[in-house]
Amino acid sequence: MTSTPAQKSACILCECNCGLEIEVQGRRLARIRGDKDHVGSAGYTCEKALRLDYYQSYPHRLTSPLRREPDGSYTEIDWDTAISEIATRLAAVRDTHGGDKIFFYGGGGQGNHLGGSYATALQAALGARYYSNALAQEKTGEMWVDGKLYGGHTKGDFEHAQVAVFIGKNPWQSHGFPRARPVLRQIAADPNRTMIVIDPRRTETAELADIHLQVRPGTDAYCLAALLGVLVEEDLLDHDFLAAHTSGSETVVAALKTVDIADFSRRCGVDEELIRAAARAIGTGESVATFEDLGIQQAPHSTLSSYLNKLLWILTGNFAKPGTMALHSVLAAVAGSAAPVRSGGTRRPSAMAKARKAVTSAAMRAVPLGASALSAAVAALAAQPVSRGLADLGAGKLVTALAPLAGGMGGIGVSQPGGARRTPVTGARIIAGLVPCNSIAEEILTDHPDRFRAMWIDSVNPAHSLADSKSFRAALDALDLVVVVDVAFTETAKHADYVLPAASQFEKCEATFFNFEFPHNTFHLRAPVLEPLPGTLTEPEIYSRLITALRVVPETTVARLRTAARAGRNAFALAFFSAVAADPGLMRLAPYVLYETLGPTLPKQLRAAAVLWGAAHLCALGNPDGVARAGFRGPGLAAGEQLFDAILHGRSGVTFTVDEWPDTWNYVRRPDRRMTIEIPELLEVFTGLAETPVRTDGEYPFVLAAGERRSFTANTIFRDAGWRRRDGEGALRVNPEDARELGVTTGDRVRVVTEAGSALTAVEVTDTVRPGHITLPNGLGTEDNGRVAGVAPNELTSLHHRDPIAGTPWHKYVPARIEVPVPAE
Ligand SMILES: Nc1nc2c(c(=O)[nH]1)N[C@H]1C(S)=C(S)[C@@H](COP(=O)(O)OP(=O)(O)OC[C@H]3O[C@@H](n4cnc5c(=O)[nH]c(N)nc54)[C@H](O)[C@@H]3O)O[C@H]1N2
Ligand SMILES: Nc1nc2c(c(=O)[nH]1)N[C@H]1C(S)=C(S)[C@@H](COP(=O)(O)OP(=O)(O)OC[C@H]3O[C@@H](n4cnc5c(=O)[nH]c(N)nc54)[C@H](O)[C@@H]3O)O[C@H]1N2
Ligand code: SF4
Ligand SMILES: [Mo]
Repeated sequence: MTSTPAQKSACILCECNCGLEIEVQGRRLARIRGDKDHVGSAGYTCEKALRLDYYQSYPHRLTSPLRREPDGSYTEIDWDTAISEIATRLAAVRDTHGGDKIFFYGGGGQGNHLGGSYATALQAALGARYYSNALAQEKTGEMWVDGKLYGGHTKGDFEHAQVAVFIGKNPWQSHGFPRARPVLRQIAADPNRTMIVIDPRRTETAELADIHLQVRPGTDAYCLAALLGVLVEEDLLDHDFLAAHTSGSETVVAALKTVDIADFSRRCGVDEELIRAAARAIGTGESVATFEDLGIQQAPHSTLSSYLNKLLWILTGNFAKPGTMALHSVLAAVAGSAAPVRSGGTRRPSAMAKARKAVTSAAMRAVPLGASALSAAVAALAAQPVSRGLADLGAGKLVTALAPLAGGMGGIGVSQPGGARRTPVTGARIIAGLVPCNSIAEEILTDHPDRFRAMWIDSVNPAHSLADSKSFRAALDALDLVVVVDVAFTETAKHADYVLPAASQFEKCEATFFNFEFPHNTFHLRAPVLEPLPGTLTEPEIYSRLITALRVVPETTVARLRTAARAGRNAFALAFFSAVAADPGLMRLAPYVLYETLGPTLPKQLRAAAVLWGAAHLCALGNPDGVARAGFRGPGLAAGEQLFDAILHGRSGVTFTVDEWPDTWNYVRRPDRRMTIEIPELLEVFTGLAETPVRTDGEYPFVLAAGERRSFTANTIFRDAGWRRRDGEGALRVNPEDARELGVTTGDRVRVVTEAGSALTAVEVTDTVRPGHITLPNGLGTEDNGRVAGVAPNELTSLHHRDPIAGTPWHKYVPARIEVPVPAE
């Protein structure tokens, strides 16, 4: 069979989304290589991307909507039936219990966020208010800290950092920044650069490190506090930076002075001299960048540890210079909200500057968008003669008007300080708009009148990925209605009333909002490389059909806007904003409206990019300097139109903002641009550290890290077990000393027992783990055609092991025991 010429796409397996060139044979992704033209990855891929056909050509893809019958069996139904029945049942839940009882989970994984942005319109159509995704079991603690400190998301410049610090992060396997492996190798090879790794396991990254602080699992807060204690004791702080750019440093430094460095070193099991050496490297390095990830975010003290990590680079002034940390632009805030960027002082027409200033200050105060503000914006727009075109439209008002368009789903956002929302039943803190994952089952398995009654689940597999799968399954079964949108019949789909088959990520136009780079930030809209598998639909089409069936947008409005769109973008912009002014409720339905009206004027395969029209304008209006430096300029809406066109046509991605290092201060979301480094709630926890005994548990002598990233793990994106070249069952890693004591060797089978459950697994004896520490990979234990390979980690985790502030689970700290020999079973 002949291949098609290579088509550009991207990898869907981790947040890097490396650019790919794919040759298709029939419906197979026959040949895959890195795209050298790609704005982010420049040709790089890891080995996993080359095996993506195991995802695309999975033989058990869903090809028809399924409805569960009273006897538990599933019937194939046609799309019209599925849409009308689901719309009726969702509306019934809304009308009986209220739209806020319909809970949304997911909206995109590592490769597909575009569909999720349309899910927000379905939420609006139903009056749903509660939502979450996997970020609320990893990043919400960090987001909460970020919100308190400076109101943005930070990223390190590891390519140039003289000192690179990885805390509970194994980028060799998990990546997380562009071209991770070559960058790690370069740092390791350069005698003038230092890599510090804090990890209980001697990971592939730790093998390359100059300093490996091999902490006892779950004790990072002590290790980080000791590092900070040394910085203070040896006066390695950047006092000028603290005086010029922060508030509250006296209190923080006073607290750090109390650290008993020797005691804390003992508690975390690391030699004090090694901690001092690491602290000196950080304190004296020309440039330092740090990366924290699941090793601390899913372990005891996680939110405190995030804070202590950030203090490492703030107290040493490692910000806003090459090789250090930066806040960055966003094309669309994918959780929480985006704000206009403060001007770096570039001249621009004064009316526009004034409008921007008003909007910026409103955003700083988090003033909600009122109907009257919108009417005023549109009145101003309407006063512009159409002939003068988009270039003249009032910019500041539009930023406000377009803001809700950018509130998509599935990525990293900012937690707003103050006014924290809580969940309706248990009162758990909602951070960046996300309900803590560990609270979801508790919000359902109760008689409380405000419990969730229905759940919409898209592009995720929570019955596998959330803590304590048993309780989550029970929660799904307790709901009145569960709808799952997926490409495969997953562990979660088995508990759904309806399962809707989605086109794969290579069969539709897609993108992610994992756009976290600085000083050049990039976005990549992928075109499909294949037609949708017969029987499937894209998510934007599914959402659109459902919202049409719910009849929330008058047909006349849609018809008018379609006519305007055919007449051109100028006419469309005016008509769109007039429609929104007349009916402000339309704003939250904007993704749907854009898909139905602007969408048909776009190239057919890119119709789902319609929502990006709003995001491009918001980005251009909110951050005109950065966007202009990227080459998109012009007054009013002109820059946004150019950016949107560049996104539509840039098959290898687009650089949407170009900044200079000092510009990163413009992203600090504080009126005085100072970092607020005193966080009383965390300083209180910090002060209690010395009194908190290090955990030990007689019945469960091991600490199990349930869910480690390895060469052949990729969450649950692949269901075809054949994709794994090695470690097909994902062995339990055990230290040789422990293995000897247990009398087991590599390949033997043992039973891991935790409070929540138990599982059989093969053993791999390795001195890369500490005695007493055992690890299992993430993403295994899914069913492939009736066969399950490996252990599903969340059969072993419990709901209540979680961070008291963010509610994030301690997947890396599961008390466990090992039983051998295995009784005959
Ligand atoms: N190959 C591969 N790459 C992936 C993924 C995948 O499934 N497979 N998933 C992607 C996703 S969704 C994410 S969120 C990222 C996650 O990326 P990482 O956070 O790097 O992944 P993990 O391996 O889960 O955990 C990181 C490290 O934490 C260490 N650790 C365990 N306990 C502790 C502790 O108590 N303290 C410290 N300091 N460290 C500890 C582990 O030994 C491990 O090396 O990876 C992404 N990349
Ligand atoms: N114990 C433990 N639990 C963990 C972790 C851990 O380390 N340990 N890690 C956590 C982390 S960091 C994360 S990010 C989560 C990940 O877990 P989830 O958030 O549940 O996400 P994935 O496993 O990536 O699931 C992706 C789903 O999307 C489906 N899919 C693929 N393509 C498409 C598409 O185009 N459309 C639709 N509609 N569906 C599609 C796949 O079939 C799959 O069911 O797991 C978390 N759970
Ligand atoms: S898994 Fe991540 S690093 Fe590897 S090719 Fe895919 S996107 Fe790139
Ligand atoms: Mo993740």
